Amino acid sequence: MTQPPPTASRHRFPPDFVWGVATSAFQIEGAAAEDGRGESIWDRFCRQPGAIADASDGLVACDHYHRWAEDLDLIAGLGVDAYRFSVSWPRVQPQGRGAWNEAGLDFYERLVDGLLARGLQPFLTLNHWDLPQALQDRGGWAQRETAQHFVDYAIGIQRRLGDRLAAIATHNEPWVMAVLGHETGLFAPGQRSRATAMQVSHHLLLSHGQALQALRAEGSRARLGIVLNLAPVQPATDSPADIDAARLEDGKLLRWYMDPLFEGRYPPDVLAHLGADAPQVAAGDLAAIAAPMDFLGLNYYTRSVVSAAGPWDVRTSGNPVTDMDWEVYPQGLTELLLRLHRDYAVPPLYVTENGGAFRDALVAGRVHDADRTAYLAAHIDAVGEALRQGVPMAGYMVWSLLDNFEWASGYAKRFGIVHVDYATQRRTLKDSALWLRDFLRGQAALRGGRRAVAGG
Ligand code: IFM
Repeated sequence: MTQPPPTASRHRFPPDFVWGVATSAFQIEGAAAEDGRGESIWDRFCRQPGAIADASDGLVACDHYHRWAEDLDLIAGLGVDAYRFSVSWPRVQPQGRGAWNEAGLDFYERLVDGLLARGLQPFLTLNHWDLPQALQDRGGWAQRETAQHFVDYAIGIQRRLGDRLAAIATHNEPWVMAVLGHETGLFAPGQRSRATAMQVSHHLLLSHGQALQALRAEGSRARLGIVLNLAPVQPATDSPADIDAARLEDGKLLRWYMDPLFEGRYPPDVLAHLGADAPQVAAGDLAAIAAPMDFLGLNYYTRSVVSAAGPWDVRTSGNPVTDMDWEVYPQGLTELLLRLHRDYAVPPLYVTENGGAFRDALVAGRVHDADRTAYLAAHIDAVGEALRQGVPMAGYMVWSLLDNFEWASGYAKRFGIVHVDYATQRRTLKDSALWLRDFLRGQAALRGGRRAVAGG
């Protein structure tokens, strides 16, 4: 039998290091047609035959819209410092511009106040992919005007909630929205054009920079940043063809976002590769995108291995793979963090998502998810190692608090440290959640009980 992972890391995390759990609105809230919420592109996409593996949708999801108080109690019981969640834009502004929906704003106000009452820091993401369908009908992120609507939305959220937020992230994973949403069509809105995808990526970055500027002008006291999905990209072999392919992939995944955000330019090799598919960039856009940030959020799940000959078979690595067929590769997280610190003038870094989908079984009220616990322990250690080597790490958040709607994979893939029985909406802490709670108690003891662990 394998040993359970230790509840104390071999690394010592600073007292102000932020531990958290993360979710997003569309994946957990449900209540899709309640209290004046507008339609989002994911509501529409879910209705396309074949778009979602199990033909499911977000109509009910984890029913978090009604069970938010119970869910906040669960979060507090884990002993984390922070909760990362997103606002559903169509819930608060059904058309994506113009009129606001008071009932939607009230929901997030209750949520934020509920977090503060439990001693938890609210980390709010403005855009976790659920664009109002009404804006998509006008062209969505491919249209420059969507950036301006996003800025107005950001200001509205700041005016209503900003005084109580610890952090605001503009976008979650712009690469995913641009490429999976507009180039491969696997995600909403399901388009298939590389030129559109690249224009979308530019408008997302532009709206990020413009929103940051507007939020600062509004006097925001929350830390402001963006969340990127990044990975170290490695060639499958040391052949020149694989090395070139990996360099280009690194350009499209990492440098396409990091270079404009931190250096005010798009990477020349990627621009050359794109040719006529490169985005239209207006004067002043790059300066706007490079607005200084208070933090950078990184979502890390696995490395990317690139072969010029075609897709690389993850099973040849010999490493375990998750239920998403993603290789478990924790050392890639240390490598990525060191690289960002070396190559860019990064602000404090948070791992804003990390976790694994594994096949869980709820038996006699328990979920023995040793593979997920091992995954989390190894990645937390990888963060500790980056910290030890001088990377300015500020926090780590588990994806996800709850099993939830895993986009095109539907509900079959479970990322939660809390099991959700979708028939009853009953929540059960998995062994990984109990491990995290014990681990955080150990951390709290090391830092002199700075924050009492709720529920324990
Ligand atoms: O569930 C998603 C999340 O919405 C964004 N980052 C990756 C997660 C797992 O696929």
